[in-house]
Amino acid sequence: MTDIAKLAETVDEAAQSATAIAQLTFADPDLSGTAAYAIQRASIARRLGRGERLVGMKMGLTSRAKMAQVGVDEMVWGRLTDKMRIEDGGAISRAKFIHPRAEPEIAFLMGRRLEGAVSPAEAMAAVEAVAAAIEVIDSRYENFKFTFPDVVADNSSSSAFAVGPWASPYTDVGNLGMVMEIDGRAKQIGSSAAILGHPARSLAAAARLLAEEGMALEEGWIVLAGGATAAEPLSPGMHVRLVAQGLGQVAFSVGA
Ligand code: 0L1
Ligand code: MG
Repeated sequence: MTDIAKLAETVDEAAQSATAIAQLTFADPDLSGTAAYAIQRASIARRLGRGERLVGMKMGLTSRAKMAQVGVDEMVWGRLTDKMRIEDGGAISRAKFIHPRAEPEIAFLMGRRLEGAVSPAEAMAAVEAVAAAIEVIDSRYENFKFTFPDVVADNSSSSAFAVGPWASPYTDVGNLGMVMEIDGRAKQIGSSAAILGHPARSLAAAARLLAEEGMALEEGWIVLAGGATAAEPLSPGMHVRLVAQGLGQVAFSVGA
């Protein structure tokens, strides 16, 4: 039988110590998606027990580019805590991560609770603001390699995120040009349409997937819609900036 608490401790300690671990499915090839989400829940509960606060959730693998980069073709989701937030214009320390990568995203700020099966339009009606965002993903697995249950158990690789200035919820985020630069050079160029055809679809999917776990998107939460392009590896000294058409920019630096 899967020892949820033990595996949650394993992924949590890997994240805390920035030390890569073997994929959980090497030891347990039959690890189910349900057990993987239970491990995720228990590992984040450990963080909450240390004083972190749940501030939202991230959708992952919502674009073809992302699915192709990691070889998993099913949407995933993970939890965001306050400690994971990078101030816009702030810095992260490379030493606190294993093999971090950055990816361009659209963020939603929930103006009210949203639960269960909703249409993209109904989902957008619950949004208070939208913004450009960058997620830092850092798989806790060796070589950034995993299967669906592995990545789910590992909080869907989420490790940090930066959100730009909030804009009106009426901003049409359906097809915005997105340019992610590293040290002033465009490294990833895409469109928000790469996120399930429209990021609002990712938000509706988020409400549906959370309902399967008996949860809802809560008022005040931040929801990341998923990477619009493949992710870029990060090294000390880099400056990362995302410019999203109509939403402005968000940036951070990578320290030692
Ligand atoms: O879009 C995403 O945030 C994907 C997260 C899980 C897969 C990965 O580590 O890239
Ligand atoms: Mg992401």
